[in-house]
Amino acid sequence: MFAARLYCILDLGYVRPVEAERVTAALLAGGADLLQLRAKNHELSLIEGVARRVLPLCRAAGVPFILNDHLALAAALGADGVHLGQDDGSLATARKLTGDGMLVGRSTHSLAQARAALAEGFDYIGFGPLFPTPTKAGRPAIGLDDILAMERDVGARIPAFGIGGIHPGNLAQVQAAGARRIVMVSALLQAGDIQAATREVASMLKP
Ligand code: 3NM
Repeated sequence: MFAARLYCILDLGYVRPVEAERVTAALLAGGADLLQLRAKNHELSLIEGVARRVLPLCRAAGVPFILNDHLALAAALGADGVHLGQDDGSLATARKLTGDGMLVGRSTHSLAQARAALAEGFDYIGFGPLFPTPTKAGRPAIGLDDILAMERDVGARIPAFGIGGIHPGNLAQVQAAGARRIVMVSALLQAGDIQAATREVASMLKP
């Protein structure tokens, strides 16, 4: 987890459930270090079905499987972690369901929120959106200016992933601003060759 540089998300807004295993396998083969299942506006039973199919692929690859939201399902599945937004409650509440063994991550949208997530005890954070993104439409971009301070104050202690609107064409700019770890969603899921695109991004991130 602490070496993770590239966090990939199987987002059912981009991937049909029937394609979940093929896409997950491509992300894993391309070098994803963490894999999250994200399914906004989907039935819990469908999410559970997809999770049960992709979890073994992650296990075989030695890559932690993180479920977005749905704490109880994450615990029931034996997921490696769960990811919570700002409005998804406190870490203490989450830990009652997850126990101490699961990773719990938090989305943060400002330096203050990033510092607060560290202080609360989250295992990792996302920090963004750095750029406007259709994947989280309506959330204003925070830009790149605070990355350096965030890395100094938070990223030095827990993994901190820049997120939001990052693609192969602006990744170098994000890295130059100080980010060491990133999440990339639509740019990989919409690539013609997902495995090759993931590999290219992974090679930019891993020294
Ligand atoms: N969370 P893409 S931005 C899921 O800032 C998500 O918390 C964000 O997708 C946040 O790589 C985001 O397609 C979308 O922009 C990331």
